Amino acid sequence: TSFESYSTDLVGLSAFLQEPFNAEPHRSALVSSYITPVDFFYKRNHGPIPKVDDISRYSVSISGLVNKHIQLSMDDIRMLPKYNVTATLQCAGNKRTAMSKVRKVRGVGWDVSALGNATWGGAKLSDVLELVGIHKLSSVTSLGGKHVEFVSVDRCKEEKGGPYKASIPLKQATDPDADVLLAYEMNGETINRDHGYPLRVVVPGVIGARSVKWLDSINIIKEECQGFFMQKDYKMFPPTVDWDNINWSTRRPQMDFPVQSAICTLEDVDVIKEGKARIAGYAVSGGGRGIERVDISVDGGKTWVEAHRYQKSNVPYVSDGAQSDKWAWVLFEATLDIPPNAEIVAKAVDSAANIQPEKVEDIWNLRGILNTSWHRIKIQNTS
Ligand code: MTE
Ligand code: MO
Repeated sequence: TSFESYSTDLVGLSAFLQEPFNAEPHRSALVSSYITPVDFFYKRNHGPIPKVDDISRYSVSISGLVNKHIQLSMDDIRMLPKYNVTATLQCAGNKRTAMSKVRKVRGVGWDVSALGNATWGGAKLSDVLELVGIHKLSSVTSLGGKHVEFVSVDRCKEEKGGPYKASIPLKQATDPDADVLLAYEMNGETINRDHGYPLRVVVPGVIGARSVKWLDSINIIKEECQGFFMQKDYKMFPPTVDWDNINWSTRRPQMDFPVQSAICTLEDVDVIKEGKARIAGYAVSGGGRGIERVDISVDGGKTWVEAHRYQKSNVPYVSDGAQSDKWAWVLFEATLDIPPNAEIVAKAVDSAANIQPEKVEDIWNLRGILNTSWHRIKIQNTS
């Protein structure tokens, strides 16, 4: 295995060209298709991108609190039933730039495009774990294992040169309906190096940080993973906590993503003609909760109209309907009269009736994660 800073073609992405390689597409690219093309899918890395050269020598080990320890080759994994799951992956830091305007936060300065919606192809983790004798829907193994840890082949400074890692509860890992995948395909093609070639974890409905790329090993462990990104990062703190009074052990690692939305056809700087404008964007929630509704306002939130929602092209989206992709975003659209000096706002409601918070101030946190506040766009009209 060797390492490189990045491998992708940068056309269409705004990249932060320092190490490690992070990039997001322009927001307008996100709403041009329900499935995000790989080239327009954000890239988030904590270290150089590994290059697994010899696929015949690649294997994933499964060990820890199980009676049987095994090594799986790519052929072994491809032999298991293959599933295609359409799921939105979103970085916990998406929309961080807007949060940092309230008060300085630490982290990559993302606009609204640190997410993408892909069809991931691979084996279900619940099937893989049966190979070491762990049954479906287990919450503890006979040796006391309760969490499933994913360890990567990459190296990052936060782990003092060790690999990136994360864990999920065994109960979720062994639940076939949780759709946790070991994915070797993205949008029907072999997953590329930026996104985890040859094999990555995809944990639908959960912040991107738990979907470990370049999987090297799976450990069945008693307590959740003690890695940096589980214990010293990706936790949600209240606005009163800052770097001088933080106590990481008081909070749990963030897992599910809350309800989120953004307008992608307009930007703060836009000068548009008075009259009708098309307002389109995405809305998505975590935990398999679908989107119930997206409300749009052109007067800063005084009055609202409901937007049209869809998943596959132009098929109206029905929450909880048989045709909906429960891990995936919905795209929304409304064509509205835009008054002078409009403030256009989007807010989404998920199937559990969770509503995005109105003000970013109320959810400010020092790491700038989970900015799910109403998305606001100030338009400077020509008239
Ligand atoms: N896996 C490894 N091995 N190394 C990483 O740096 N970053 C995580 C996650 N998995 C990361 C990783 C984070 S924070 C996110 S948001 C997603 O990968 C990004 O996935 P993508 O680059 O495929 O979009
Ligand atoms: Mo992330």
